[in-house]
Amino acid sequence: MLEAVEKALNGGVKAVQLREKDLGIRELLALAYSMRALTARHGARLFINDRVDIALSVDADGVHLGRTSMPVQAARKASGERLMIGVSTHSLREAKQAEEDGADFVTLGPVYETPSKIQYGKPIGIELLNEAAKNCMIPVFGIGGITIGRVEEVLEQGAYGAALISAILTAEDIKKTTEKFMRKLS
Ligand code: 3NM
Repeated sequence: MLEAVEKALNGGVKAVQLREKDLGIRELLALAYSMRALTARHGARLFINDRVDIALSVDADGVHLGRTSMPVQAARKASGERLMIGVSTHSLREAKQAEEDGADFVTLGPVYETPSKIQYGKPIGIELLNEAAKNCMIPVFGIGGITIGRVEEVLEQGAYGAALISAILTAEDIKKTTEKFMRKLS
């Protein structure tokens, strides 16, 4: 995984989220330290999924909270101003709630069908992304099924950026594919 992430970083990726739900705490911490060193070398941000303690321990830039994570207010209390707080949202109401709770940004999705659709539910569609981007003051990142052919459409809705997994990690040439994304995103 570190090798794949390094290729994406060489392609210009600006932020990486470490999302490993099946590792024990020590293994996760070790991986988080490696990710921190790697992202720092490339001037990229590191976000840790769910675990405020790990994010603080490795000096990550932020934590990303999901439905089963601690609430934003608790994460803020624990981290003060040391961490940015992102929240996974799946509706306009959830996005607005996260903003009200003090999140720094939200991801909203799945925008399109994604290989992991069973886990994330039905696609919400670009109209909802558009509505959320209009209604939220904080950045809204589209997530779910985003491909090189769709990233412009995502930005046209007012999304601040795009978060994605398979379009980069399953690419034959991760660095080149990331570069293509970055050209469209910047
Ligand atoms: N969160 P891909 S969709 C991790 O809707 C994740 O909150 C989602 O992977 C959400 O880019 C998703 O391969 C999967 O579709 C993103």
